[in-house]
Amino acid sequence: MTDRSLGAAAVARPWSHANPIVDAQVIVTCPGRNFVTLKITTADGTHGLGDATLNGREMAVVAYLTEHIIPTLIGRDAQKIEDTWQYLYRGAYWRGGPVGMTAIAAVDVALWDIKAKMAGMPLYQLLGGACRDGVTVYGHANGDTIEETVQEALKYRDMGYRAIRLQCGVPGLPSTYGVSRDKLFYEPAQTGLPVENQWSTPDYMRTVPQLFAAAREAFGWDVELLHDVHHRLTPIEAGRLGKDLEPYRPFWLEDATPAEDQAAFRTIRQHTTTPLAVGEIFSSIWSCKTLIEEGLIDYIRATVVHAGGISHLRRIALLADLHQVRTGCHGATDLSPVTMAAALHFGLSIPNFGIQEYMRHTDETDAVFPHAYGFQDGMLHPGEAAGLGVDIDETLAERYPYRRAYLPINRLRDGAMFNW
Ligand code: CS2
Ligand code: MG
Repeated sequence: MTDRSLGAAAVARPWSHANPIVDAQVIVTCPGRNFVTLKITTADGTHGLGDATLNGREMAVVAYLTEHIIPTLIGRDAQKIEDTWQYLYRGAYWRGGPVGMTAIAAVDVALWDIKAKMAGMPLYQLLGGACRDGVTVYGHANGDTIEETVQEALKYRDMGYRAIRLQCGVPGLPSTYGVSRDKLFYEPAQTGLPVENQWSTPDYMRTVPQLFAAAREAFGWDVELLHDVHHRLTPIEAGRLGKDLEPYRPFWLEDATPAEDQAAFRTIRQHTTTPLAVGEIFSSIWSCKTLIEEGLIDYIRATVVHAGGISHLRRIALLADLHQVRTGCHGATDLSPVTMAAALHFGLSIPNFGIQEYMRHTDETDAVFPHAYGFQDGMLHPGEAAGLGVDIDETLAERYPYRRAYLPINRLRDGAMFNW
């Protein structure tokens, strides 16, 4: 087809030609924890990366990609991101779910990386440009005791964080979610069979308000404070905790109750004005449509890596924006720097950005995934490199073979299985 644009100089228009996918590789590496990365390469030599890490079930996504998705990618035009997304989602017949949507997400993000590289611009520019100067993040302070947690949180404030999540041990429980030996890098998955935690809701419910009272005493009001319930309360218990925390104005109460039953959040909403965040384990817009449309939450935590990539997460953010719900994307260490980079481009470009979780990766991980983003004054910025601004050192990645690891489980004191 000849170019008939009005007097347009003969300029390179990389976006005007098909760019077939010629290769797609799944790279599994374990620099302290497992990461699964999809690398797609096109005919013009451009490559893009997508994170495909599903903590504790990594090899399921590896098989979904290598056996079922990659054979259908070779020869497809890498420029056709949306068509590829629809092809993989509808074409599976067994649509949705964490494994399939993580695999589709990896393809989607890799294709966005390629398209932005072909356009010669950082991905956020392709997504509509920046709506803000940087992406405000929150860090994780944790400790065995309230005092230790508050001391750790003061260190995060001194590092420049404007928002800090507080998680502390519960008296009488040997271990619990969110409390780790290493205070800067929290990694819950461990090799060997799942570690067993013990749980007591009454002891937990008495501890958290004391933690927030001590934190407000130490911080005053110039730092946002967050807490992750991690799916461990019933709706009415969550309403009680939300009400107990109101005097301390938490930024949010996260995963207050298991969200398979979206309607359960109506009970919480009836009892407390404490803002609610949920969604890190969601894999599609259908997991949160009721929560958003009924105004049952304030922040949606779905992520680029587990909710179908940038293409699908944009749909979720658009629906959320209609209902004054903001984003608060998950950003734990088991989401690789590829996801962190994509989350920053995404967060920079949407109007209803709320906050971005930032659990720092170790130096080992950062060496495997060199990236342009950096922390400054409580914010991250993805940088100005074309594409995502992150790459993978495949030689280094090979030095860290996969090690099967499991997330912990939780049992009540009577031995019954519970939510971790
Ligand atoms: C947590 C995560 O960061 C969070 O909000 O819920 O640490 C979560 O436990 C892990 O990502 C699970 O792999
Ligand atoms: Mg969480």
